[in-house]
Amino acid sequence: MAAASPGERLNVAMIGYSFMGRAHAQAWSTVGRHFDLPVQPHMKVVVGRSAEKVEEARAKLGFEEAATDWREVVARDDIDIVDICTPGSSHHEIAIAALEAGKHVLCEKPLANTVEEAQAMADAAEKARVNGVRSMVAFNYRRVPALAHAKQLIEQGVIGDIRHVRAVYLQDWIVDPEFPLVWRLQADLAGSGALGDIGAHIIDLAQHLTGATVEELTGHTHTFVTERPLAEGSDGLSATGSGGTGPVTVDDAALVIARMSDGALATFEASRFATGRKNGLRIELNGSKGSIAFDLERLNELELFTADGTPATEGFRRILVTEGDQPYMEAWWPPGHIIGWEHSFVHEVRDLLVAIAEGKDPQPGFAEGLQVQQVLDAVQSASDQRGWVTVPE
Ligand code: SOE
Repeated sequence: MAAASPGERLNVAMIGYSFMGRAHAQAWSTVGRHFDLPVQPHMKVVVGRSAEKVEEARAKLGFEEAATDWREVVARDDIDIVDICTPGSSHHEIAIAALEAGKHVLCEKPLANTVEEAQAMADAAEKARVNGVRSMVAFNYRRVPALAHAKQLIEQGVIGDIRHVRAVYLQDWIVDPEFPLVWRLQADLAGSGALGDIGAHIIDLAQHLTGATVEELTGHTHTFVTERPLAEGSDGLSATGSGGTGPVTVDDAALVIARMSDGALATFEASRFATGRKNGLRIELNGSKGSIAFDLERLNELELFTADGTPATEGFRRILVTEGDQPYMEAWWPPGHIIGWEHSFVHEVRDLLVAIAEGKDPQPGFAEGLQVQQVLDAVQSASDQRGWVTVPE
């Protein structure tokens, strides 16, 4: 597949339509209304296992067609982009088939359930790349304007050399022991629990913002509730139970202490048991000249401290990232008019479309997804061994 020609229409096939599928569909349907795009996405087909449910999703999300066989869909000549929003266990099979069929691929995070699967995906992406096929992992938080702005400030040296990265991702949707055993709590479907689902986001963010990688770490994972009611129906993060129970086979929480390649010390905490914290992603970076802090629950803001030599008046200041010259904001509203969580997905598909049109590799690609997978794997090994582990290069 060569780089797309200007104005070309690119047909999107989205596999999966639950919570993440809805977020991606919202992005595909919105992006062309706010950004000037070099190529136009068209929501061609949505794929799911149940004919009835996928048809409902099609009508609601705005796809042209609904289908139940992803293999047939990814092989179709009229599909240009395959967007994978399924549980991690099917990412590698779908992504590799799509790449081999010459389709550009956007894949939800974490890239896969194991390092071996992620490696096979990265290899397939590298092979397809030679023919102009692009692949991207959906670490959407990179595209929150405040975090993209933070990256620019860090690159400009505003906070100096990074000494500490302190990142947490805290949720509480499974605190109730009666909350059912949804797929995110089953290792054969999800790979890991809080570690891969939300820990992967803060590991990616820390590496992205600093431009460094996690080199060495120790970690601990823990499951507080080991048996739960079987799930009857689930939608996103809510579910109803049925009779009987089953084992929880993933972690509920993961803690990590790490050393990064730039010499910074990092801590990561991912938990689904942080009572009262709904979607609490916070990251703080302390540098030799200043600090930056971000809180997803106030996602239009950044806190910045720069030492200016006047201790009586210096302090953290709040920057509202809603100015037209800040990343992605030119497409939205006048200054001060805030945006939300869903916009990060709009920015993600915008960047993918631009990369496809320009014949460039979008970031993060599958190689970066593989590297994050190696960090996740190292955390689990460190926890199992109760020691320190070096992340493979
Ligand atoms: C559930 O924990 C979840 O939806 C994650 O899967 C997403 O990646 C995160 O952005 C929000 O929480």
